[in-house]
Amino acid sequence: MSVDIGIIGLAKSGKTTIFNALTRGKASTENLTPNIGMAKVPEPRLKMLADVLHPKRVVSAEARYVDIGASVKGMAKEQTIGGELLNRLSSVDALINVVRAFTDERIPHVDGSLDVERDITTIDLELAFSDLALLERRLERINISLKGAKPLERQSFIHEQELLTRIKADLEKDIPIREQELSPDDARAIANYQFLSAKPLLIVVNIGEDQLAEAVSLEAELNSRYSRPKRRLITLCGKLEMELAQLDNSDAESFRTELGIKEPGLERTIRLSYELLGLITFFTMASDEVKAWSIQSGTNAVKAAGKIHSDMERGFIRAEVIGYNDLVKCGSLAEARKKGLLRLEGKNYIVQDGDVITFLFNV
Ligand SMILES: Nc1nc2c(ncn2[C@@H]2O[C@H](COP(=O)(O)OP(=O)(O)O)[C@@H](O)[C@H]2O)c(=O)[nH]1
Ligand SMILES: [Mg+2]
Repeated sequence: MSVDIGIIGLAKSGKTTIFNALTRGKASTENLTPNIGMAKVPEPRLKMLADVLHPKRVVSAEARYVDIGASVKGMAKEQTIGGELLNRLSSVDALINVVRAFTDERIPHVDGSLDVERDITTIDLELAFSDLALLERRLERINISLKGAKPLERQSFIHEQELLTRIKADLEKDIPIREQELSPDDARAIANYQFLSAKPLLIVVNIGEDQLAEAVSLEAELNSRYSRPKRRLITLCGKLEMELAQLDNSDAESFRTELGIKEPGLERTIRLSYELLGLITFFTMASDEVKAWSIQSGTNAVKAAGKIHSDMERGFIRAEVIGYNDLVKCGSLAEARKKGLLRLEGKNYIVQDGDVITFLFNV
């Protein structure tokens, strides 16, 4: 299972361009249908593990990007396309909002002028509208259900009604759900609704090549104004990143050095998305294959096993675990075993970032 990230933003903001940069894709920017692409999650530790463990194959974790191919503006109102797009977006884990900052007279801005703040707000409002519409529909249904409800059902309907009413009131005060103070129980109770404003949001400000010199300072300034809980902002030159993504690594690397870009745009984007989502990486070694996996920080060993295969979760016996740093220091699995650094952990062990795990299970 991969991490799913949806790319949204106003028309002509550079969504498809950025999609291509992230997935090393070649989707036409004329294309108005959804683009879906996979990207390997950059993980420098994999190379080191390959040197120590000598597997036949090394497999990265993957992220899936969906460029819905249309603006989300008006999505909540236009029920026809809204419904289909909404379904697609509802299931993603995080959103990227592409905001235009590049100037190009041949490509007029849909709202007439460049205005990063206005465009951020426009999309925030669209996400909130969509959630409000869903909340209203659900609250109406609860009202109807309450009429014929048995006492036990009543209790849970009333509880849900109270929770949704509170969320709606905050949303109407322009507080997106991701910034609302919800208890873990409440968050779990609404998870099924897949509210858009509850999803972590990475705002990608798409700058022009002429703005590269100020990219870092601009990003710091914009972040101080717009970063919030589960919301961050980066500047990226979409067009350039798309071109660099088509080159082989060493060529791209030397261009980046020349241009003063420290980290490839696609690496930064996924790194920050991971941070926003609270994801960590663990590794498995089995049948000559070292593999990276992404899980929510705080996941226990049995659930982590379930990420790989449901049989492993069901038949879980133990996990044999060693931290990445320990393994690399030892230089080999045999040496680590000799030093007693391989630990046996049970179901409730909380998996740590960088753990190298072999699951023992019954089938
Ligand atoms: N000059 C310049 N043009 C860009 C940049 N990013 C995207 N474009 C152009 O803007 C147009 C719209 O981009 P596209 O990715 O299709 O936007 P979308 O409608 O949001 O998918 C295309 O002609 C792109 O080539 C950029 O950083 N600089
Ligand atoms: Mg597009």
